[in-house]
Amino acid sequence: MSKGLFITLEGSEGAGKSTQIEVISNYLKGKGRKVICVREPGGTPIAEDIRALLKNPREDDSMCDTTELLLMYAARAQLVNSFIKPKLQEGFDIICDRHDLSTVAYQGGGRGMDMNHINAVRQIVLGNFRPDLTFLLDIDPEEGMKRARQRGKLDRFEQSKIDFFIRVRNTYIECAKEDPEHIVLIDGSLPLDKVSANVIACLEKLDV
Ligand code: T5A
Repeated sequence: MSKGLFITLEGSEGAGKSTQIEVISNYLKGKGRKVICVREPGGTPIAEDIRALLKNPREDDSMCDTTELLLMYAARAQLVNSFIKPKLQEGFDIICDRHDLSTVAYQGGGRGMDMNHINAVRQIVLGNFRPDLTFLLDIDPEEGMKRARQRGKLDRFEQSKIDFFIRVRNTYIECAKEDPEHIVLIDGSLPLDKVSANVIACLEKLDV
């Protein structure tokens, strides 16, 4: 059985990733493909427990950057090894709401952690495993946070200052410039139907 496609969605808060995942999933299913959607951090019972630790702000302790980085990779190790890799081998396409590029943007760009350390942990967790294609939905952080706020209570990341999200966005854009073959930059500020049309136009080029 042929290996499935591994597609990831990236972008800062409120960029529209969850919305576009449905568009991609419907497109691929329309082509007769088997599709599974997952999210990071999370996607398995253990990884979802780690997600709760990462997202919930708490008053009795504040998470240090190294803990955050290692928890992100612990959740990723669990999801990739116990779920994503076996499912790809079974021929499923996997669409993942965030993956390793989030760590580069948030922990590397946003938190300013040493990229050599991040690269070292990635090597342990992922080796050479990479997505086939990444959609980067780009939006002005103020605009994205407006959308996120409409959902109500803000999580630990969403409570960050706007400067943090500006660094995240800039890092994402740099990465897309460095690897245009694998990272497609999409303007997430456009009306929903335009964003979806741009995503589908890109999928059509994949010829699946
Ligand atoms: N994180 C994660 C790290 O720091 N490092 C890592 O390695 C990883 C994996 C995860 C947090 O963890 C951090 C990053 C995150 O802060 P999360 O809840 O998964 O937390 O957060 P997000 O992925 O940011 O989820 P959001 O829901 O905030 O963003 P989405 O999925 O991009 O946005 P979406 O699709 O839910 O849309 C938000 C709202 O905007 C509307 C939608 O209808 C919705 O109401 N919308 C549009 N409105 C107008 N025009 C458009 N084009 C629109 N598209 C969507």
